[in-house]
Amino acid sequence: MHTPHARTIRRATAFPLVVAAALTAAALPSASAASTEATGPGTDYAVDDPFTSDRTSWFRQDRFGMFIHFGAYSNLEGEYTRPDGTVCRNAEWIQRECNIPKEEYEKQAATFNPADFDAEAVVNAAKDAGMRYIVVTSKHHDGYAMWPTKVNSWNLRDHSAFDKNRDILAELKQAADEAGIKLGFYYSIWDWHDPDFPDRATFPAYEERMYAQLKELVDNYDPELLWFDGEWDTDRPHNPWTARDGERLEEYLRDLNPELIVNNRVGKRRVTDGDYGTPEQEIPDEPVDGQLWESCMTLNNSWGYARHDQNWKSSASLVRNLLSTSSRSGNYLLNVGPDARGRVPAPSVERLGEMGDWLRTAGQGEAVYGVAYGGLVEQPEWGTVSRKGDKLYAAVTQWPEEGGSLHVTARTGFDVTGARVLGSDQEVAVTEAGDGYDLTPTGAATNEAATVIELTVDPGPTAAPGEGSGLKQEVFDNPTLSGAPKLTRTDPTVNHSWKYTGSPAADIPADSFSVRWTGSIEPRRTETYTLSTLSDDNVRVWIDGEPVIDNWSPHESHIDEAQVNLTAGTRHSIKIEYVEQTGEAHMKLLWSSPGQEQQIVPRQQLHPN
Ligand code: H79
Repeated sequence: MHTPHARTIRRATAFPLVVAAALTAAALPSASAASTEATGPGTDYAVDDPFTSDRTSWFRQDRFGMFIHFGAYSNLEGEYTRPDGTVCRNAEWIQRECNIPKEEYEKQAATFNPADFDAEAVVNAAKDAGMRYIVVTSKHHDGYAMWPTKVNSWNLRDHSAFDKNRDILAELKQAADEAGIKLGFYYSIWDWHDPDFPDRATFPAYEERMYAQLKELVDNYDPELLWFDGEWDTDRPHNPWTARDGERLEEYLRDLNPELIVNNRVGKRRVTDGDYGTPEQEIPDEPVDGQLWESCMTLNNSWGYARHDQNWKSSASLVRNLLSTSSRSGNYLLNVGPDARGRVPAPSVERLGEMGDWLRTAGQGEAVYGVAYGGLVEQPEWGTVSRKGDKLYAAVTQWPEEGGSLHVTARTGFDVTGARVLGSDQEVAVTEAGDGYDLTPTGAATNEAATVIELTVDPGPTAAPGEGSGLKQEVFDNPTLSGAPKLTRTDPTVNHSWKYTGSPAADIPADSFSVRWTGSIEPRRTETYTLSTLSDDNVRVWIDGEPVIDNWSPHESHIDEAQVNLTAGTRHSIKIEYVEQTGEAHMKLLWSSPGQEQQIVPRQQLHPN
């Protein structure tokens, strides 16, 4: 269940679900209706803290998913033979990159017959890899729907040579459910096929069809996650998508199903859009500030099936990528592209199986599932370090020469009470050395990808959760914190996304308001905390009377950080001032420390005085 405290009373009612259920296929949900019902002053779009909520828990634990790129482009298998006999190569962008005329592309799609698509085999390949969720393209940029949508006939049932009684998304849903794997859908906003898409004047008609398709997907297949794409400014065709469109879409989806997890391309790919960031074909060097994240990557160089692309990554480097993401609190979404007949390429299946073998061996999966950023230590050169409770998993990719050691640099004081190599009975000597510890294994690496040293650590005391109720919040209906506050109350958490249309209360306008929070903040650990604000617009913060963050000019969503020494069980005074000028409004207060993962500062640790 989501925690409803941050939703407005209006949004916390059940009515959007009732409205959704009452809609029929004949009465398509209208984009404009969705925009007027629940938005406006008093709306707060922040549904919960994605870093800690039950809603996102599976996503934060599972860490490893399968992306599937499958669509009308798969039928060409990456090669288009032009009328003059020359061949143009691409994959899922083939229609655009090879300038295939629309009628030509439609003609080839009519022959698409993925009769060998076997949902159980696909799900088994995911399971065999140790993947715990699947995200499949329901509609890519070519606009072709992979389910029997009633919205148009540009879909796998109505425009193909495929069995009219089959529905591969339903088949995947059933197979995934049976295997205990979560299912999500990719959906491209950018649409090369719908003639109403590129023009702002006709865009609302497209948008209405998009809303209707998304409602079909949510209602008929109950996905756990939606993965948007194609939100960026581009041409051929022109993409009119705006941040305001994203605000409305996200609102619509959360009303359809409040449990949904949605990526940040639902808006304009900013840290304040959706639930999580989406680095593509890259892995960030560090944990990401302000948002959950998931790196999506290919097994070769292509998303869609491409016969010509045999540039496969090794399973060792894939395992290392998975360790890099999970040790930075991220997920790894690894792609397969089924061929024209619907078969996952054998080199993909083989590599996925090898990853699964690594994860299943000697409990090495413990270094991935349910872990987060290693925090207590600096990221080493010789591999990665992830943490789960009192265990650190040092996954070593550069095993030392005999007698050599691995240095870990401590970011805070902690004790090491045990060390062992997973899958080996060799001893590991742990000695205090300079700014941390030296780990000296006595044997060889156990495998080529990464050898895991499990350290049992004592991270020092963490106080029980506090009994706070939040900060005192004063809201002003002017942008200068002037005069008497219009509203004074206790705000459980500083976790607000008022976006374009919302505001702190029904009688506070969406622009030109300001807020002051005062009280105290009580950490559970004695450490140097990184206090982060995510603000749009102006923000400044004082701790114990000292200014620590000062970003007092208007700006778009921006993260500011301060390092502050806090003492467990001590109430440190805090003051935050914030101004919304125009456009979007966001204000969040997060913290992290070496021993404490990034999160919205929770209510229990905040006091109004
Ligand atoms: O769905 C996958 C890609 O099709 C899509 N997002 C992932 C998840 C994507 N959109 N943009 N990009 C990837 C990056 C753009 C790459 C491009 Fe190109 C370079 C577009 C044109 C040149 C890649 C190479 C696509 C066509 C040729």
